[in-house]
Amino acid sequence: MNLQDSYNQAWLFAASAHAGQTLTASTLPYAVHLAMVANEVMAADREASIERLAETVQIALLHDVLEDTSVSFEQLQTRFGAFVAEGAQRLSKAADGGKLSLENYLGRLASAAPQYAIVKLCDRITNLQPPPSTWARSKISEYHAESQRILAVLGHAHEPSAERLREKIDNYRRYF
Ligand SMILES: [Mn+2]
Repeated sequence: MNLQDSYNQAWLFAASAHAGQTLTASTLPYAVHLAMVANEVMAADREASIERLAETVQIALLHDVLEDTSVSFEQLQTRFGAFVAEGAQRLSKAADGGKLSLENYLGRLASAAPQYAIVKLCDRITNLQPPPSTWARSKISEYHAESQRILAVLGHAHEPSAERLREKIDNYRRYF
């Protein structure tokens, strides 16, 4: 399947799974975030090519469905295959009813296929836009520190994305 068709298949699936959800402190559909992450992945591939790009883009589009919707791992595996389903699982902070600590979450991503780490780098690049108006200064500062951990643990997966994240982190200082 070509990139456009695999993109659209995952995009429709994700947009429907997240239907009714919005971005934080916004009226925009949550799916807007997913398209921005997929866009980052495709641009990253032009800087330094990413193996299994079509599936990596699907992981970008599906990276929050296990954490934020009722979609199951088995459903993802049946529809998109094991590589994509595992990616969505590793990118989810939910674990056995609880939530993974940041270090466990990042460690689990760092020890897997580099494509999963690349999606996380692209996710954070996307999220370092001006913070939601509802966020306190302390929350913004914590988010900045967390982004530095993501860069430190996962940056090795894709150098141009690491560089882009580094710039976004530096720029983010102005918000707190
Ligand atoms: Mn995300």
